[in-house]
Amino acid sequence: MNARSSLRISLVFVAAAALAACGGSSSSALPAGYYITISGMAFPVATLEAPAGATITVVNQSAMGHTVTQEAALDAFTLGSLPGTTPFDTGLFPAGTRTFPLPTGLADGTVLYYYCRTHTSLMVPSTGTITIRASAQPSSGPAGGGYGP
Ligand SMILES: [Cu+2]
Repeated sequence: MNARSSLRISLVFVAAAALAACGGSSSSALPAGYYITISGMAFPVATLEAPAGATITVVNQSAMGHTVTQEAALDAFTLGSLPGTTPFDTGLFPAGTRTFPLPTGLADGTVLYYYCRTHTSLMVPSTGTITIRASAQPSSGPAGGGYGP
């Protein structure tokens, strides 16, 4: 086997491995980042750590419209934010992704709450948290690997 055909075989193998890694019915590969996933009526992983100023990507894997909206306090189900910051709110959206930036300048350990404006206490859990952590590392992708009904 010459070097060229060996290289070609290697590339085919890498491509196949990359496809296999996507898995399941996922059709969209999303990059590493800070993810909140919505699946059905649930936030499957409702605790997230991210640095201040990070971009959060919300992946709605259900066909149902949901929001990720900053909440004034745990299970308050009202829009609210920390003093001097603007509350985040994706707005209502069906299957797909939305992004929003976290405020900058927040101290490590600061906890931000979020909820779904449409379903409030019906979501499981009803409130999720984002904890500010300067050392937090992005995950390789959203829980479940992609989005779609
Ligand atoms: Cu909802």
